[in-house]
Amino acid sequence: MSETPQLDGLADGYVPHPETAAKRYAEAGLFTGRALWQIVTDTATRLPDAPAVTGAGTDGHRTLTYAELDRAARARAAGLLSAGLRPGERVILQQHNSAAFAITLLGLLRAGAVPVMTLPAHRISEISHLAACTGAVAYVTEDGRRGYDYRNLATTLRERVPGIRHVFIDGEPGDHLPIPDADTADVALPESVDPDLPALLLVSGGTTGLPKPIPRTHDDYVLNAALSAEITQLTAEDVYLAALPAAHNFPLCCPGIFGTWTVGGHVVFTDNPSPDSAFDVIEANKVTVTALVPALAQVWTAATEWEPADVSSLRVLQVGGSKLGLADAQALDAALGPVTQQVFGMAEGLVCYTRLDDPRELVHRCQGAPMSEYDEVRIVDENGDDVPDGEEGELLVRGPYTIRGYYRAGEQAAQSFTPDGYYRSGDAVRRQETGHLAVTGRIKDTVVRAGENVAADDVEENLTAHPSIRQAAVIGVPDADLGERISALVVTSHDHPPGEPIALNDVRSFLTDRGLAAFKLPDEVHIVPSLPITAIGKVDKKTLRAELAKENA
Ligand code: AMP
Ligand code: DBH
Repeated sequence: MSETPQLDGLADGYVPHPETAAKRYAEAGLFTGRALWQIVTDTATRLPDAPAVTGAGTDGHRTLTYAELDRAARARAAGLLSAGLRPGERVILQQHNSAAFAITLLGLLRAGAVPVMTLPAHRISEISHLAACTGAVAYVTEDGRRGYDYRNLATTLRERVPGIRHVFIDGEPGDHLPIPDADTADVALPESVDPDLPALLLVSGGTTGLPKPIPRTHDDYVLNAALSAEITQLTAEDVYLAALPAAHNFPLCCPGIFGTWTVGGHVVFTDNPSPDSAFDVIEANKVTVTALVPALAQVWTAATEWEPADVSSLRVLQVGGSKLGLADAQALDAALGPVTQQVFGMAEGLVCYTRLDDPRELVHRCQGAPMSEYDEVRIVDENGDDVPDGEEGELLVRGPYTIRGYYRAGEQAAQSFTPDGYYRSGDAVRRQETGHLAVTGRIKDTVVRAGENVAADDVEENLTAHPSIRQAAVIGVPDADLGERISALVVTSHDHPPGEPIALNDVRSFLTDRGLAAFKLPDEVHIVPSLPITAIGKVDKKTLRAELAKENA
């Protein structure tokens, strides 16, 4: 290990790999000791004049080459250090997709600071929780030009979390300070990092409780980027569109932004993933790869019918974050050519991909196979015993790029790991003989109706096959007779006449015809204009349940 500078308590509350495991990963060549920011400095040496980032949408259309991006990041690092930031300190980063986001992120990394990767949709409750829990000293965000004024959030944050010494604003700073840049001749940047300490902290999706910080080290994140780039067959010719919020693991590193920078490709940012805007960006920049959540993939599929923009440059369209239904996967390929790649990942580590040469049938029916042969996946029953292939169980995982613990998140979060270091994903999956996994639901996402366990996902997937239903969420509602009754909240499809009801009996007989057991049939169906979504765009059942409970109180 290189000389460890004073890293401001960064290691406190961090759970590293046990020494034997770390040694094995290093000996296998998986851990390389490079700093995460070296991905960009190395590419800048090889391909200084290649385009590295372009900001589309509200960001203007500025393109930076690798040499320019590297220079801008160093100037930002120098500015941040001059302003009093110290290596190892945690900094809350919250910016929309833009070239500015890329420069600030790299500037923080280059300064040795540890960015906490929050999403634009996070608000004071999540931001103050993450700031307090990580011991963050600074908040870097932007002005109000994208609809929400983060300067107000910054003011409240300073009142609530006294540890926040600095607020820096991209754009009009208002009562705060602009993000500083400085001459690198005047400020020495740290030349090395401790590669097995956290480089950045991702934020868990938070389907239960407040989000938890996820420490990803230089070694593991460099590996995550490289393996993902290889599986997606990325080269310097590729143009990756960051359309999902860039701070999320999926667009950030699977292969996303860091994977594209690893191979010298071009990252285009947009803060508007709707097809009327994104399709033009794809055409203008000849985008070859992008990533979406299933709800957006559905909208893109439909939009190919009416959007005039030419999106034929797309080679791979990754879909992940929640389950992509079979019919939706098929429809996406039918609309755009065989571009779908399913991605089943978690910010905690493990990422599964369908491979580009997998048969399309397999791509449509499963969520992918682990990216590394060093991923140790177990699928277990409620007693913790392994289930045979083909049977459903909870996915447990450990491996070179999967965390051993959350960062400073307390006793309860420690329950997410087994004594021998596996992360308990909470996902219910089945393994096929090929090693591919099919996600069947969340282990706790069940309705207990009249003593029978009904998996919400099973009913939801069958519901969305109904021609009038585009999206569905199934929730258990407390019921005097049944214990819980099955409530289906549905968003109607484009073909369904607006305002027209959907009859419960019609839905029940449709599901019965599809072979669904009688005890799984919904007891009620409600049409809703939309389902609440999380910061990245997954259906937010926590909020749905709370809303339903309020209505039924
Ligand atoms: P996060 O906490 O945001 O990292 O979310 C990770 C979780 O998202 C996983 O544990 C799964 O529950 C879910 N997820 C991600 N990708 C998929 C997918 N392709 N299919 C089903 N669920 C997914
Ligand atoms: O949902 C996720 O967190 C996710 C999905 C796809 C993820 O972290 C990833 C790929 O890396």
